[in-house]
Amino acid sequence: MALDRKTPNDLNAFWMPFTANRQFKKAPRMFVGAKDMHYTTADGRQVLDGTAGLWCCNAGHCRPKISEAIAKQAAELDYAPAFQMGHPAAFELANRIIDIAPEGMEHVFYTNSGSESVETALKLAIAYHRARGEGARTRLIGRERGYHGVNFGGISVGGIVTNRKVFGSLLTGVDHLPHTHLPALNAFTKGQPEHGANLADELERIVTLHGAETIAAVIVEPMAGSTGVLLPPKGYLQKLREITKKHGILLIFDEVITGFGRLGSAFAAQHYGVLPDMMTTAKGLTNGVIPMGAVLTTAAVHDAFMQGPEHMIELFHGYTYSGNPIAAAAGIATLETYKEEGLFERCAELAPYWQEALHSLRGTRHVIDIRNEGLIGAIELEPIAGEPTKRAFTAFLKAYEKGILIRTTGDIIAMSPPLIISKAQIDELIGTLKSVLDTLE
Ligand code: PXG
Repeated sequence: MALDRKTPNDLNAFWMPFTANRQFKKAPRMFVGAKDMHYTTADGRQVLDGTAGLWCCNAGHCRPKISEAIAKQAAELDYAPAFQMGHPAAFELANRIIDIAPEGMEHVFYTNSGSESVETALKLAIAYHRARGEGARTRLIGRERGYHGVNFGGISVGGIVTNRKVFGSLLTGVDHLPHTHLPALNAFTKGQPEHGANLADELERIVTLHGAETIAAVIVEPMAGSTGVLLPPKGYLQKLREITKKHGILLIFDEVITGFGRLGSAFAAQHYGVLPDMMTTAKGLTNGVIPMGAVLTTAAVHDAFMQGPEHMIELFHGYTYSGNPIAAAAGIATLETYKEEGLFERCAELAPYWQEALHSLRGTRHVIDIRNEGLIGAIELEPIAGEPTKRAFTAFLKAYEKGILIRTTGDIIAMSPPLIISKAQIDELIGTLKSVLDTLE
C-alpha cells in the first residue's frame, strides 16, 4: 500500500529520539518539505530554519547539486564493501576534506555520525599510544558540559549530566576539566569571552593527579554547542594545546558542529588558530542529507599504525557504511556547493550583522545572557523557579507557531541558521523571536 506521507497516521510505533514523546504525539509538529531556508509543515505553513536542521544543513535545504549527486551515485554504484575494497568517491572526498582542513591534518577515517566519530577518535588515541610502546596511556579527559554524542565513550567523556546519569558506570579511567561558563564575569560578551583561559590550567592538576604517562587524550568541543553555546575564553584553547603537547597527550577537537563553515572558516581549528591531533566531524560534511562522519588525523597519528607485515590489517576498526558511496557522493557535492557559493566566507561576512541582531535582544524580558560566534547564537533565559527548561520550551513552541525554528537546551535558546541566510531573514528570525520572548510568562 502506498503511504501518503502527508497524512498524520498512528504515531505510536516510532519512539522518537531526544523528544518529549507524549507531548509530541498529542500535538505533532510535522515537516513534509524543505527548500533553501524554509521548511513546509503538514498544514502547509512555511517555517524559517533558524537551526540548519540540527546544526547540519549548512547550505540550506534540497540543494539540487547534492540531490542529483545522490541520485546519480545510487544508480551507478549503490554500495561497495568498505573493508578490503574501495571505490573512487571515498578517496576523492577524503582528498577534498584534507584540502580544506588545517595544515597538518592528513588522513580521514569515515564513520556514519558524530557519535561514531567520537568513539573512533577515542579508540585511535588509546591504540596510537600502544602502537608507540606507551600502552599505559589509556585515560581520557573530557570536560563538564561537553557533548560528544550518545555512545558509551562519548557520554563517558561528555559532561551533560542528563545524558550520563541513568546509563550505569560508563568507561573507567575518565576525568573531566571544568566547564568555562562564567556568567558573572562574561555575560553578554560579543564573541570570545575575556575571562577563563586559566581554567585550562586545571589540566595540569589532572596530569599531576594521574600522571601524564597514563593519559591518552583530551577531547573538547572547541566551541561547545549542544550545552548552549559556550565559547572558548581567549587563550584557552592555546593553553590546552601547550599543556597537552608538553605531556605527550593527544588533543582531539570535536568539530561535529563547528566543522564546515559554521564559524566562518572551514573548521574551528583554523578559526581559533590551534592545531589538534585529531578532529571529529559529521553533520555539515554531507549538509546533513546522508549520515556520514569523518575523523581527521595528523600524519603522526596515522603513521604510528602503519607498521608490521603489509598484508596485515593495521587497525581493527570500521563500519559497514564507512565511506558509503552515496554518502561520499553527497559529501563531494556538498563541499562543491560550499566552495562555489563561498559559504564559509559568507558566514564570516554575516557574522557581525548576526552578532548585532542577536545582542539587540539584550534587555528583553527574561534574557540573562547572549553569546555568539560565526553564525551561532544563544540566548539564555532566567528559568521559571522550580520548573527548569519550561520557559525555553514554551518559547520553542510559540516560535514554531509564529513560523521560526529554534532549538532549546535547558533554558537556553540556540540558533545556527544555514549559511545562505540573508540579512532580511536574520531580521525576521530575531524580530519574531523578540515578539515570542515579549509574550512569555
Ligand atoms: N559531537 C558533538 C560536538 C555534537 O554536537 C555529536 C558529537 C554527535 O553527533 P551525532 O551525529 O551522533 O548526533 C554532536 C551532535 C542540539 C543537537 O540541538 C546537537 C547535536 C545533535 C542533535 C542536536 O544541540 N550534536
